[in-house]
Amino acid sequence: MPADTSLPQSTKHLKCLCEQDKQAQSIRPVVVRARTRACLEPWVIGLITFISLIVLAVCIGLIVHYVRYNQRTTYNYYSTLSFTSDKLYGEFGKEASENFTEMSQKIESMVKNAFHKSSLRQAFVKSHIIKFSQKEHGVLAHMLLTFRFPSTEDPETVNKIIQRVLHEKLQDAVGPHKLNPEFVKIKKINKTETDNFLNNCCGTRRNRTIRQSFRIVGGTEVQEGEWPWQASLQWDGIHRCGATLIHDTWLVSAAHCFRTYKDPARWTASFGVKIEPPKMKQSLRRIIVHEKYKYPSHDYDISVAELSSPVSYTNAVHRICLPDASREFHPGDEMFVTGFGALQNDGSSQNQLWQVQVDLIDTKICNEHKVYNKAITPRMLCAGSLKGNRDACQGDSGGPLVSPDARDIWYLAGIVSWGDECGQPNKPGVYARVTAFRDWISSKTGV
Ligand code: 4AZ
Repeated sequence: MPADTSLPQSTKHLKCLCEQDKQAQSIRPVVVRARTRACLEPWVIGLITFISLIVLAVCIGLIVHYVRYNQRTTYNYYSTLSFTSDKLYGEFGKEASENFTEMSQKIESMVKNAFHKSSLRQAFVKSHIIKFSQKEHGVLAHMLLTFRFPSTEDPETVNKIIQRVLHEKLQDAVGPHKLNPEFVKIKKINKTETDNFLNNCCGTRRNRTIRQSFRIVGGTEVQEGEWPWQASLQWDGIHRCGATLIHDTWLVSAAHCFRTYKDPARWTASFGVKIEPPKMKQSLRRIIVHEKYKYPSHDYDISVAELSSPVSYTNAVHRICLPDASREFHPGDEMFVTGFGALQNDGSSQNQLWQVQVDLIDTKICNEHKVYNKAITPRMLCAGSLKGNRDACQGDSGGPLVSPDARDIWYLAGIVSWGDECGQPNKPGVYARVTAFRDWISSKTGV
């Protein structure tokens, strides 16, 4: 072909490309269309469509199955198990005693193993012993069972499967206590009934989002139901002290809260995470201060107060467990202290409940010269941090220092009593030691 001399060299190249493009544009679709027509026979198109439809159907099926399987509903059951034990009922029948905890733990782990070895492995959530009762030939363990099943499951069928698993698997359950799998009873209960059973047990918590906080100053606010035993004690409607619900008519607090304000008629106790508006409010009928409390000493800083009428337990308001007198808490144990008190030394009380995690401190260390120089008696314990910061403060007095057991049931370990200011290094919070007063509390309240 003769070269086009009318254009510069670079433009000629461009023109050439453009012409090629035009040609390609006009030719390529024809070629492709021709090729497609030549390669895809109608039966191939049919086969491809068929396979695509099958793949689509399988995908939809898998998605539906996944969604159904993951849309699980919680099912709650009340169950009783009959068993015989070498131990006397009196040894473990008392709620929150160390033997009660030990026996409950054994049965709960037996039940957990039974379900883990069964077809209900995926569905089983937990078992929770709520009480023991005595019958002619042995003991009954009363237990709540929680499962999560796909929402399509028929509750009646589920009921039968659970009962069969308990019957079969407990037959070969190991342990010193002879469970009688023939006497397993089970009944489906709803969410309200489950909540009522749990709210009647001591030391249970519903809302348990513990976020790390290092002190009440700048720390975390408490959600409703996290610490349902906390009370605010108010004199003529003004918050003065904290207190802890241990029974539907009894509170435990500090003796020094009632040093100048003694008339029960002018005191009220409110419950819930806000002082105003409260979840519940009750006046006091009676205040009992420890006979050996003598101001200005901080020793024997404990009191109990009777409410003028019982509180009704709800998710937001219920009682804590009291530890046996023999229960030992160990240095380093993680505890929580809660209160409406000041966020810093000499600050003002809060309308909102706050929480702070503190560590139990060895009494020997707490009695060292640079700490509290022998001021800690056997009726006191120290908790906080020797580095400072994590502490209770003014207005938290009388409130709870709490600790969980292995079943996540919470116990009152201490009562906010005193300290040198708040959050200072080597000046941890000092608390009345509840185990030292366990017998005194039951002599005054029957709890
Ligand atoms: C008080 O005056 C008080 N840092 C309570 C606790 C602490 C200090 C003072 C502990 O009520």
